[in-house]
Amino acid sequence: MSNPTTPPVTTTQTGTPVASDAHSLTVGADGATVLHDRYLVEKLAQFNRERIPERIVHAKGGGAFGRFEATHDVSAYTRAAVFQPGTESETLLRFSSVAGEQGSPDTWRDVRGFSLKFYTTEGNYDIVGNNTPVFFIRDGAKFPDFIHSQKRLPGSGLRDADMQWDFWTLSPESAHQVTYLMGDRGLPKSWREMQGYGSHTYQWINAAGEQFWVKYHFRSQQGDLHLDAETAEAIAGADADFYRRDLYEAIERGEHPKWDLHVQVMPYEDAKTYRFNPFDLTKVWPHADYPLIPVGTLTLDRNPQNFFAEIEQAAFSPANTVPGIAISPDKMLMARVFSYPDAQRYRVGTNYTQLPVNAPHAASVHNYSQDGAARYHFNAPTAPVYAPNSVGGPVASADAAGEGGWEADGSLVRTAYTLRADDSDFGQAGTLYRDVYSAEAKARFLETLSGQANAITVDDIRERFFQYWTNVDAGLGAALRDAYATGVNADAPQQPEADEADEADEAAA
Ligand code: HDD
Repeated sequence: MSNPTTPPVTTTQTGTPVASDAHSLTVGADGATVLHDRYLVEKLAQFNRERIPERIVHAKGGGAFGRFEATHDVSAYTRAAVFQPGTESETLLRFSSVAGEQGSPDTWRDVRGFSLKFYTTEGNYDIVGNNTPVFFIRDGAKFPDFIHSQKRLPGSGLRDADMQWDFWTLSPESAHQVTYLMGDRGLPKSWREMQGYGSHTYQWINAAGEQFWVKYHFRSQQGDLHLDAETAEAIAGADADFYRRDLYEAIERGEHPKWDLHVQVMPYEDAKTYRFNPFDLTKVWPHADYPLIPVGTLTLDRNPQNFFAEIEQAAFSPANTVPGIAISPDKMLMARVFSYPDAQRYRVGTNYTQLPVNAPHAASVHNYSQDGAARYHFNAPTAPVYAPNSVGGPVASADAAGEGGWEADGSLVRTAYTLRADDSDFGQAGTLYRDVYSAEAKARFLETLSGQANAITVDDIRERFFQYWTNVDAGLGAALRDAYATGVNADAPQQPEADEADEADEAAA
């Protein structure tokens, strides 16, 4: 071990000492640089390859490690080891914005990613959610189009209100999430002071094989606080990394943010007759129907040692489920199960799951996967490379896998979900606006939407914008039309003061 006061000798990537970090190898002091200056070539070539493709969405983010402690007994609903009472699991949580590229300001108005990896004894489990309980669309077929409409025009490379609102007003299912986005949730005070949701409906399976449907709620112990638009805009200009810095410095100060995990549990059979489609990602389940059940507490207490290696290369995926937990017939969720590993094979590489941040930390890997670029871990030379085999190779087990499932029948079709009595695109958005937003929140919401109306340049799109918000709430639509016509920001239509509830599902009828 070298003496800490005597620095080690610089080496090449293959460990051989180098003569200089400052001078190229040249013919004479003033002569030509020679190509066989291997260290110069290695240094420049390595530099050119430091970047990997940024995430196609959620490119800007930050995160930290921590632990999850299961403090309540939910074993009646799931056999998953991670949620058995008293279990403590190492975790990694990455926060992000959706549309902004690497380097974009943290405090641009946006939904925030809330992406959680549990390193459990049964393999890694990922809950890959947002700071909102719903999403803009309900079928993954529309996801690339949705993202295209939120990012940049192909010609100018600029973001465009006409494009955004053309998509949203032609996709009425977006109304609930857009109401969240244009409200206070779109400008969290920090990543520490916002809620997290799994958003989708998932399946839990208990030790007896009984199945339940669940939704995850991570309730911040730091509160659910927000910035006003002016402050957020000023911060965006002053410090693009405001949230990233806040989280890192809080953990360095020993202020470890915590979230309490609760679940809503729906009996398996209820899903067949519930008054709206419980797998529709644009809907929340009213707490009155399925109250919150406590599970445990998540604490972030360790910053990454290397941001690129541990956060940029982190690969979260809804496909990463563990025994006793499964996906559901949510069309968005089923599309994501393909999309994330595909993106990560492209973005990080074939063997991305062998990187320490993505490999299991509390379980071991046994399978017949081999080779592929940057293969690092490999089986013993005596291990068989095929199954079935008679030489002791790993054997699959349905019992061990504890996979979920559901009945499905009917011909293959391309169509919307079967409509149910209370399925509507605007109902829960109206409830969120009328029953959850306080008078002050309504005023901020109206000011934001008025600004959006003024940014639209195409009359037809602006008219659809007013109709879209009238469908959410007639008073809201009228106030927006007036504001636009008179050129002054709308005043919130006078309504009784609403309790400062957390989210629509507590109020949704
Ligand atoms: Fe997502 C990243 C694709 C809906 C929340 N998403 C992310 C990435 C892709 C997608 C390719 C980059 C992954 C990577 O390179 O590591 N997302 C989709 C598709 C969706 C979709 C195809 C719909 C069909 N996303 C979606 C929903 C949510 C998120 C409904 C939240 C409820 N997505 C995120 C995230 C991610 C992310 C949490 C997870 C990993 C990350 O950001 O860092 O913010």
